[in-house]
Order: sequence, then C-alpha cells, then structure tokens
Amino acid sequence: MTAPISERLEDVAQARESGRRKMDWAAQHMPICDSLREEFEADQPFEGERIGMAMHVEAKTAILAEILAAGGAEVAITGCNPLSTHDDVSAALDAVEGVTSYAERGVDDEAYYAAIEAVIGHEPTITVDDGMDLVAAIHEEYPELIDSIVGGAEETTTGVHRLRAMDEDGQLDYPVFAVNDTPMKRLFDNVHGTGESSLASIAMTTNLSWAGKTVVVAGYGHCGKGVAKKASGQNADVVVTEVEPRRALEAHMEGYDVLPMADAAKEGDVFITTTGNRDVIVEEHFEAMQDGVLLANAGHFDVEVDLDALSDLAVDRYEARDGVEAYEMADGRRLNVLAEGRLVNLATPIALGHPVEVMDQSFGVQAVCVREMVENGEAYGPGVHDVPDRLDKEVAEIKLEAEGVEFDALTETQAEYMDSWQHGT
Ligand code: RBV
Repeated sequence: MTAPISERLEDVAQARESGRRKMDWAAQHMPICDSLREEFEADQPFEGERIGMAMHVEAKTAILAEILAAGGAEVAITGCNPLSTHDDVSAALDAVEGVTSYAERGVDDEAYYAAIEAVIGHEPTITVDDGMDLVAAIHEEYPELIDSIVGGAEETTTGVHRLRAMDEDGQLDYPVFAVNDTPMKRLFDNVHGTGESSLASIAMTTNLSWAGKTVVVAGYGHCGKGVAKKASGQNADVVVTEVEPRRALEAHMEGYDVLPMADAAKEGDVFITTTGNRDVIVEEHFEAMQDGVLLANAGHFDVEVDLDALSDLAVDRYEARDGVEAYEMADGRRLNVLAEGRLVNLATPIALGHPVEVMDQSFGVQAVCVREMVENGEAYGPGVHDVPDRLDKEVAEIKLEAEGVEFDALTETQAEYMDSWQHGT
C-alpha cells in the first residue's frame, strides 16, 4: 500500500518549507482561486465530500487542492504523469489539513498506479482528473464506488477526448464536466500556457536559442497554435504539420509553411508534437532528420514520438544533458529527446508547468465545477457535460475585477434586439 509522500521523504521538514514557499508565490498570483477560497471558507460547500485528484502536483495544483480542502472537503491527490510532480510541493500539500498527497516524481509504472489506487482508497465522492486516469481506474477496478460518486471534472483535451469515446460506448457511469472545453480554459491555458511553458522548458533544458531555428509544430489545434505563435515570436521559422484540412488551411493563412511530416522531418531543427495522437514522428522521419535535432512532445501522453523505433535505430544512447537523451544513429547523427517524450512543459527536470495566471483560470473553472456537482449534481446524468456558461463567465468576471478591468453591459433594448428575429432593415 502506497504511503503518503511525507512518510517517504528523508528531509520532510525542509521539503515542506520549500514546497510551501512555491505555493505561497503561486497563490499571490491566483486572484480567482483566492476569491473562491474566501467563499469556500465561509460557505463550506464541500463538507462531507471526499475529493480524489490525479493532476500534475506542483504549486498551482496544490493551491487548487488547498482551496477545496478549505471548503470542507477531504482531499486525496496523486500525480497524472510520472515526471511532473514536485516532491517538495507534494510534501507541503500533504501537510495541509484535510489533504493527503501520494504524488512522487520519477516513480515507475507500478508505483504510479499504486498511488492512484491509494487515492481511490479514500472512496472519493468527486473526482478531478487530468487525463482520465481516475475515472478509468474506478470504472475498470472499483465500479462499486460509482453509486456514491456525485461527479467529476476533467482538465485536459486528451482526457475529454477519452471520456467522450467512453460516453459514446455507453461506458461512462457518472457525470463529468469537460473543463478543458470552456473558453476560460482552452483559449488561455491551451494556447498561451502550452506555448509559453513548452518553449521555456525546451530553452532552459537545452540552453539553445530559438532565433534562426526551424521549428516543426505537429498539430494545429489550440496547443499547436500557441506553440507556433510563440515560436514565431521568438524569431523561429515555423513549419506546421496537420491532418485536418481546415486547420492546415488556417496555418497556411497564418503565414506558416504547411508540410507533410515526411518533408518537415528534413527541415526541422526542433520538433514539438501537440496532436494528442500516437505515432506522429516515426522511423521514416528519424531517418530523414538532421544531426542534433531536438524532439519534444507537448501532448498529454508519451506516444507521439515513437521512441521504440528510435531505440531500435540507435547504436548508442546517452544522457546529453539533464532531461535530454541523445540517440546516436549508425551514420553518426544524434537525435535528442527531451523528457523521455513526456509533456515537455512539465516533465523536464526544471519544468514548472504553465504560467501561474493561466492555471488560476483553469483551476478557477475546476473549483466552480466541483461546487456545481456538489450543489446540483442530480441535474446531470452519467456522461460528459459541457460546463454551464454562467460558471465560466463567473470565473472571467472574478479575474476582470482582480485586474481592475471594467467592461460594458447590454442595455435592455440591446438585449431584446439580440434575442429578436423580427428586426430587419
Ligand atoms: N497543466 N498543469 C500545469 N499545474 O503547472 N501546467 C499545465 C501545472 C495542465 C494543463 O491544463 C493541460 O490541460 C494539462 O496539464 C495536460 O496534462
């Protein structure tokens, strides 16, 4: 049985102090979560609820867990990626009243899933996932818990995609909010968050410049758009690969080169995958690449770059830098893989995840979704649910107020006009 992180670290006191400092810094820049914390402390909406979480356990996520606990919940949390946990933050979080953290960085598959089981051992009434690991484990191995589960919330594109597939198969047995799909999440976190944090993590891990490089961005969804835009802003030449005709056209009209991966492979200096699919960069592409290329993945799972094929091609493999593994080909070319092909913005040794401000928005939506499930859960049947617009707007309004931004309201006449089909010329 997995023990909480505090029982596994050598110097727990020091870890807690360092983790707490990171959390305090994050909290200072999270006005939405701060405002919700006040509300939750006063109203105690989660009294009697047990919230199970599987997310990237670092400072911002810790603030989300903390405000849920401040609202009366018992919270149990673990990671949603074996490399994204900050052990010091996990320890600081484990010290928060009402929270147990099982997350630890660098665990193997067995320990990773054992920690998920430990969270499920708390018999959650609400689940908060990033990638759907909790929902999957509960449905596959602990279906007896489903009756007492009020609902869940899912953070990321891949998780929502999997949940919708599960729902279509008639296999999803409790309601889950698609937090990822809200404007307050997707238009900021996926675009700016992924763009900024992926490039920052790659630059810091390699100490290499963007200027003058050819950056190949695989996938032009929200994440790909962010990565392409920020790379372009750093003076890189951007090449986009796509499989969806309208997105390919959008990238073309945005001024990027659009190429099949087979051609892009010959041109790129840095490759960043954001597709959410598997086998995006495979053997034929490795064979065409130049010496010294960087291979990074910004999609949720580590299946976008075919590392098995790359291993088979390699005559040697070695750690080129912290977080960079060089695969040497028979002809002497070195292809450098960052963070073992896992989420590059969270899984390199120096990674910090998305910037605090965007996670404040995403986690603000998470927090109001949990509140909605507790308050009105019976209104939602089993399946994936869009987050009600009023909740997303509530989060936007808190943020605007914190930023001191004022905006207009429709007059009654305007509102009537917008709702009417009778007005013409
Ligand atoms: N993400 N979390 C962080 N806690 O620092 N950074 C990114 C963090 C989330 C983001 O919302 C995205 O949808 C998901 O990670 C992918 O796993």
